[in-house]
Amino acid sequence: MSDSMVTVEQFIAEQEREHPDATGAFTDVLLQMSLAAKIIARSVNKAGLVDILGAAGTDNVHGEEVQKLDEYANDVIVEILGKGGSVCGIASEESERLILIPEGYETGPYVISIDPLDGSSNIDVNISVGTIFSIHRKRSTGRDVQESDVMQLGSEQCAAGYVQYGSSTMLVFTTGAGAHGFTLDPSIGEFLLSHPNMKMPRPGKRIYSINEGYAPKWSDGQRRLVERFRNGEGEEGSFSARYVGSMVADFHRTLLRGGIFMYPGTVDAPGGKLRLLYEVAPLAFVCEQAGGQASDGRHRVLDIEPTELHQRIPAFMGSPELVELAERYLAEG
Ligand code: AHM
Ligand code: MG
Repeated sequence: MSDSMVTVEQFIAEQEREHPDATGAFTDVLLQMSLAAKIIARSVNKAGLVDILGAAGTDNVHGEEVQKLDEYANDVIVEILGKGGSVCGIASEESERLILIPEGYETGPYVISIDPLDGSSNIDVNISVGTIFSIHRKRSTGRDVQESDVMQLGSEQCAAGYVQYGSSTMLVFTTGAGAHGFTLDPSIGEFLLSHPNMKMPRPGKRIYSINEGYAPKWSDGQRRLVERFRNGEGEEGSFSARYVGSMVADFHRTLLRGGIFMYPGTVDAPGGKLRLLYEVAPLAFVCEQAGGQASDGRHRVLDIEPTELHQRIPAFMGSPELVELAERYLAEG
């Protein structure tokens, strides 16, 4: 770990000084997210010890079994952000509708979209999981907040990022001025700047990351693309395959090493699995800020107009050359 002495608070305050239009409310949202991350990290790290593993016995809005830790992470973020006075609404993977701020609490000018605990099927087997967040400025006027306030373009995000609960806990975010990574020093309970101005290496490692178990359901173009990687047929040469099955972990590796992460559509699910607003768009923002590219196979993710709160889209993120290659193969059908 670096011996950095710059805390996330100091870093955000410094960024704010450089942007005279920045408001204290925005700083508060980021700081509240980092507090929530520390609390969630504490529970994730104790997951095998306390009675928090396993299913909660209910399904979420996508019909998937909710893990106890998913609910816990959601509750922590909703409690801290919902009562923190800086946001006026929260869209969460764990809630079908927009979560409003309880009466009697102050609201602020921002809306936040969250996947409280991504990769939750990995919790019980002690593999990295993550939290993903995306912050927009509310568009409508008045105290009421509408779904359209969170259904904005990815390119209009004020900030976005993720927390990875891995061998160490890392917070990575962007406010549009580069992508920066902070590592939690548990001995002092602070996120310290460890990865300033992250850049995806170019050309980077040749790693492709995809769940190949779904190959029979891919399009021909998708199948041929992976064959090219697997057989080392292209000018890029030979590839390694890596797939954690936790998007934050697969993305984080792609950010640090290069390569391409893919979650394509299939014949059964043309939109794939991943959700635009709180999974793909925030990571796409970080990806671009680090010099990578993010696409749904045809369009830049950040230019996609959301049509539903829990909309799914295919995702291709990573080194620009490889994302462009994927787009070419997919266009061929
Ligand atoms: P989740 O939000 O329900 O955890 O689902 C998203 C996760 C991603 O982290 C990961 O990339 C993907 O599901 C893995 O799905 P699959 O097991 O279909 O490959
Ligand atoms: Mg998720």
